[in-house]
Amino acid sequence: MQPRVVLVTGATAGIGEAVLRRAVAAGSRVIACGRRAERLQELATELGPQVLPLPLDVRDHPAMEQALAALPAEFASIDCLVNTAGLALGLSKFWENDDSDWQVMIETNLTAMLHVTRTVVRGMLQRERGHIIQLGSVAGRYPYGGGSVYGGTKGFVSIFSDHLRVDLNGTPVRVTSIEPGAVETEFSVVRFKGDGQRANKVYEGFQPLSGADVAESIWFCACQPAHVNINHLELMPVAQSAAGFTFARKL
Ligand code: NDP
Ligand code: 8X3
Repeated sequence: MQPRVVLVTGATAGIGEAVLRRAVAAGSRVIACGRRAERLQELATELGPQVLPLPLDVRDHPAMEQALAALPAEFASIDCLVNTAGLALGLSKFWENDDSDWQVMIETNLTAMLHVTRTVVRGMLQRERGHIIQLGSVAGRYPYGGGSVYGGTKGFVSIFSDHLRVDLNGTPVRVTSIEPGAVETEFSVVRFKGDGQRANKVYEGFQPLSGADVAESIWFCACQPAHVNINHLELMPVAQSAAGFTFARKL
């Protein structure tokens, strides 16, 4: 059971780009979505006609819906959606965070993901074939300082995936939430708003996951037999573990 046509949101970098490469190597056609049109064109030139660039901001719901309604025939029957487009902004205490950062995270990680999923799942139901793969995070399950709104969005992604499975029960459409720990991508450069030095420090002194490591797990889930649904898949670098509770001790 291998996807024939994959839509990857967030395909210009990191995990999404790695999924794009993995899917193309396996022979699937891939609709590659992201805001950086030039980068998408470079990838399409490198990887060939299996790739259809879709330069769009996922938050532009009407544009996204129009583009998905007007796909060329060979890309129209999407049977795997990988909702990768997402980001964290900032690492401050909740009340010190800029509320425009909350807004961008919620609009991208949640609202846009919901709109894309709704549009694609309707076609999957008509065709009786499909798999929705979400990018959750360990931040949706284990709290850490400064991760409140980002982690909240990823907790939503995880529990939304469970509820979506219930709504889809009785249909062949599958749902999986992939929940990685530290993956070295552009994620931290984006989180720290272009501060590459601060971003590099996040991954200093241990071997983080790569986008390709996560893409391999995603592809493993996508290629299971049709009767198998992997609900959640959590993965971390061996060097990372959940730290447990903290105590404000007055010793
Ligand atoms: P990157 O920053 O490397 O990639 C993010 C991708 O999302 C880019 O392709 C970017 O493309 C795209 N994107 C962001 N905003 C939009 C938008 N409004 N419209 C369209 N595309 C958008 O990060 P990662 O690959 O690491 O992250 C991918 C997903 O994985 C995210 O959801 C993240 O939360 C999650 N994740 C990441 C982890 C990590 O440690 N890196 C761990 C756990 C989960 P462009 O800028 O061209 O629009
Ligand atoms: C990305 C991993 O730990 O920076 O979701 O939140 S973390």
